[in-house]
Amino acid sequence: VDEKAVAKERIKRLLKEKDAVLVAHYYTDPEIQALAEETGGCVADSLEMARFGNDHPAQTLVVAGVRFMGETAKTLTPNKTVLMPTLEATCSLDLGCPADQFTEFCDAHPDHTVVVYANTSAAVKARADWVVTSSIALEIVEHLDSEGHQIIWGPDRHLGSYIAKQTGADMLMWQGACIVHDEFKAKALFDLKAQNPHAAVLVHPESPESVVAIADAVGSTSQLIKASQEMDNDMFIVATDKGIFYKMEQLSPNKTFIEAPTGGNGATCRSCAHCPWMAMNGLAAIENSLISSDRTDHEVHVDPELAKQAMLPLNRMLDFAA
Ligand code: CIZ
Ligand code: SF4
Repeated sequence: VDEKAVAKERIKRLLKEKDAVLVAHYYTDPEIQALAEETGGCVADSLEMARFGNDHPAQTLVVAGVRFMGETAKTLTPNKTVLMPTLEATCSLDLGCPADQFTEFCDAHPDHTVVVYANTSAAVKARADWVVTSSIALEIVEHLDSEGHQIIWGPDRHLGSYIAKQTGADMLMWQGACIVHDEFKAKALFDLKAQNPHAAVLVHPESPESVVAIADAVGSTSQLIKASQEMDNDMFIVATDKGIFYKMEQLSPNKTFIEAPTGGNGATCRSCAHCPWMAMNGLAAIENSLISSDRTDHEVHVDPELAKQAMLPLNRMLDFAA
C-alpha cells in the first residue's frame, strides 16, 4: 500500500468532518501544496494566505507554514480555530526580533514610522504602524516616503536595504536575516549563470545585495512565480526556497528550474535552499493537528488585546493592497 496516499485520504476526510480548510505556503513540501490544492484550500504567499483564510467559510483553518502565518490568521479571524501542523515551526526573522528589544528600538526614535515585515510575532506587529509583505513593501514604503516619513524597518536587513535603495527612503534598519536566503552565494551564482547564458536569474530580496545584483527579476514569491511564467527563457536559476519549484513547474511544465548555489564548491550550508521550519509541515503533523484532542501543540492563540493592536497595521496593509 501507498502509505502516503492513505494518509492523504484520511486527511481529506478529517478536513471535511471538522469543517476545516488547508492553507499552505509556497515553501512547504510539494506533496503538502498538492494536498491543499486537491482539497479546495490554497497555496500562496503569506499575504494571500491571510486573505484566503479570512474569506473562506470554513470554521477551522489549518495553516501549513510557519508560526507568524498562523498568528496572522488568528489575528485577522479571531472567531475561527487556527491549527498548525506544529507550533514549533518558527522563522529566523521572527526569532531574531524579540518584541521587548524591538519596542526599545522604536521608543528610541519616536519620530519614526514603524514598518515591519509580516515575518514577525503578533507582539512586534502590535508595535508597528504598518505591516508589509515582500509583495507590497516597495509600494508602501514609496508611499510613506512621498509623505515625508522617516522609517524604522524590521526585521530583514537585506529586504530593507533593497527597498531603501529602490525608493531612496530614509530607513533605520533592524539587523535580522533569513537563514535560507542569507546562504545564497553571489560568486557561485555568477559562474552558474555564465555556464547557462540563456537562463534567467530570479531572486527573492531576502537574499544578500550581491546576489540581488545578479538577478534578472527580483520579487516576492508570487512575483517570482509570475516572472517565471511571463519571461521567455527556457531555464531559470532560482534564489529562494525550493518549495517554490512546485508551482513554477506546474505553471510552466516545459521550462527548467534549477537551484541557485548556496555554498561554493559543495561547502555545507545550514539550510540549503529549503527552510527547516517549513519542512516541519509533513502529512503526519497535519493529521495530528486534526485528530488530537489535546490541541496545545497545534492551536494558535493570540492575546486578544495584542490582536486588537496588531490588526490595525495589518488592515492598513490589506486596505492599501485592495
Ligand atoms: O520568506 C518568507 O517566509 C516569505 C517570502 C513569506 C511570504 O510569503 O511573504
Ligand atoms: Fe523565515 Fe526564511 Fe523560513 Fe521564510 S524561509 S520562514 S523568512 S526562515
